[in-house]
Amino acid sequence: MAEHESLEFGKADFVLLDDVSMDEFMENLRIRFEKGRIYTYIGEVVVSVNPYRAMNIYGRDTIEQYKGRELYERPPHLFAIADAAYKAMKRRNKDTCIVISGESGAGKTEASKYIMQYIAAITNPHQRAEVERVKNMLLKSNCVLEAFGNAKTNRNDNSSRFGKYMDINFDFKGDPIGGHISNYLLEKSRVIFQQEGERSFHSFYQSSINDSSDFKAVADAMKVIGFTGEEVHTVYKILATILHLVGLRIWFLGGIFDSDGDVTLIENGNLVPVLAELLATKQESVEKALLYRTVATGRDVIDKQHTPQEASYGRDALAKAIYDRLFCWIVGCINDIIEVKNYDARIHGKNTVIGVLDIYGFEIFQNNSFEQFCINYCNEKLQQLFIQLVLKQEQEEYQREGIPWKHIDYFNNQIIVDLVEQQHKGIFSILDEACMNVGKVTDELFLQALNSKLAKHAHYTSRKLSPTEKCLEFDRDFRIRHYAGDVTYSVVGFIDKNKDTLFQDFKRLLYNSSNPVLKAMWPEGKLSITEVTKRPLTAGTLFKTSMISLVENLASKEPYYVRCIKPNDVKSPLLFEQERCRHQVEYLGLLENVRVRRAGFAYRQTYPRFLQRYKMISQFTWPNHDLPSDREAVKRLLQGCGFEHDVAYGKTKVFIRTPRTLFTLEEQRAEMVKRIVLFLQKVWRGAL
Ligand code: AD9
Ligand code: MG
Repeated sequence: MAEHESLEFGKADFVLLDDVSMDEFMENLRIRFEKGRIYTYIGEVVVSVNPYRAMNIYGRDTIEQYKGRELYERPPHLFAIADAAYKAMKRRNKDTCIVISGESGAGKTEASKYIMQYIAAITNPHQRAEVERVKNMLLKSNCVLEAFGNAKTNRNDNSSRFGKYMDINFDFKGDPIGGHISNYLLEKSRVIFQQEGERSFHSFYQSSINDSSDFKAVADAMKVIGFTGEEVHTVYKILATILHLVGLRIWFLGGIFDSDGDVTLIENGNLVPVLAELLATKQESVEKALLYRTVATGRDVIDKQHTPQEASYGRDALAKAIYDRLFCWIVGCINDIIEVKNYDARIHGKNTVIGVLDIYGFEIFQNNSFEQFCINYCNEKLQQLFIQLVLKQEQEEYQREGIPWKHIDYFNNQIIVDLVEQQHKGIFSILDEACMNVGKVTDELFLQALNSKLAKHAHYTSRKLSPTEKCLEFDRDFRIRHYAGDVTYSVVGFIDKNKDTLFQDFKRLLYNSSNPVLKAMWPEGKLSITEVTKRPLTAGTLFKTSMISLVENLASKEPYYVRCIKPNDVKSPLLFEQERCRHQVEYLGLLENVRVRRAGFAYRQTYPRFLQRYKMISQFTWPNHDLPSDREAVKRLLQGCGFEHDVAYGKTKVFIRTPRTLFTLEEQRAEMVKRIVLFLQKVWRGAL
């Protein structure tokens, strides 16, 4: 039980609820939110509700209060979980990770930043210059990545449009010595299209008036991280290139006599020289790459003119690819700089890691496409990991401590994960198959394949299969019953986005740029037309593979969880929308989490720590005990209080089943502390 919090703020740990019902859970969550207590525990999991206002709880003084303390010694806070992950890593020499989940706008990115700040603040007590440098880089990298990877959506003004997993490496002293960032599928289509009310990535606006202070911060951060002037300049040129490409209009002139005379043109050809200059290449090359495609027919190589559709597709694909490549290049540059260098494990001991995962949250828009499909699949994977690990950990702890375990029912979303990722039968596989069809490849055919292969799946339906369903308005729609809710996806664009073709001509164009920074971003442009044969992996398969390895990586570490909840859809600090929150509590499986935690044991503590806290309530243990072990002493103490039936004694920890027992112990302790203080006061006053 967290100390220093009175019950008027609700229960600091949901495990302490008298009755684990949805109503009680919601009531506690609401009371705490309204009283400004945005964090609550479920054992070692932090449940966080987005306050939508600046909170005065992240300052230096708060950091000091949490530093080195145990989870239950202070009111619930992100800092406590960060400290727990840090301590576990340091004490046990174990890699740990902090997984932050919740839907779009729930507060994941903010949480990840506070966690990083906390870790930076509590490490490097001796102010080693190299460690300070690394810390500074890690913090500054956030600012740059957000500028290029975040955007305003209808769910969140600063929505992460890429997934981010950051490893922080620590030396044997527990100081950060480096890091590594893995980025996952950037929503690059945003550069050419945004839904109404949304924007492209922040980077495109940070020279306009509103965003100019952000622009300065990003420019400073890039400088500190070590981007050269030339590199920064190239970055801006690339942004300008994309803006021009988006404005480029493809035009079509029909042949007078037959289609052989058809010509595809660029209507606003005045943009071509501008593009050529920005890309440091020739005008003719730009124009040719936009309007023609080099194809190898046998031994011959010919230039085939694009149809207007192909040319438009090529233009968009180029804009998206350039931005995506730019983003990956920025991540690569940051990694080069923060990478652990010269660490010799033989001298310094094991180099351990804390991973922080901040990924795009589950989202449902008016129009949901391939990107939402990937994002929501990613959230399914994380939910699956949570289910497995939270149960697994409990099980393991009981096993380790030699205590029997009882199974609790919960909704297992593995069935949805399989629906998406299973080999041959899953949606990604069906999509890949549809993309590889010989002959006609269309989104409609893909949908037909889905319908015939998944007709009986409980979590899949479509307009064809359920014609009367209101939310399946169009023939192109299919719907997945996700763990977090039903999402209707439009199949339009799935094939193109999955194939993610970028004509080789563009790669060669950029590789041949006389700007060395740009050239370095496109190494595969070096290949000549006859050398390029291999079919590249599809975007879906690449994403699936990266998610599977991400989850494996997380599962290999000791995980800590932050479960974020979005209180309302209008970004209000005052509004706690009951139904909205209840839904999130449901799908995040928080109630099951409490039940699992309680069906086992609500509270556990190592024997020495338990004694340290409660020894004053028993004559056998106060001020010290003479029993053969701390375990025996704890047994004697609890027997004396009459709690024998409610506890189990593990090898290293005592387990208490019901929170009430803990309450009573706390009350008795408070009473004894009062008496001891009174006694001491009397002694000091000389009354005794
Ligand atoms: V998304 O999946 O990337 O679209 P997130 O990352 O879950 O989403 P984010 O952290 O960006 O959400 O939070 C959204 C907004 O809520 C922030 O821009 C802040 O304005 C606000 N927020 C979130 N957490 C806090 C907080 N602890 N204190 C104050 C907060 N404001
Ligand atoms: Mg985010």
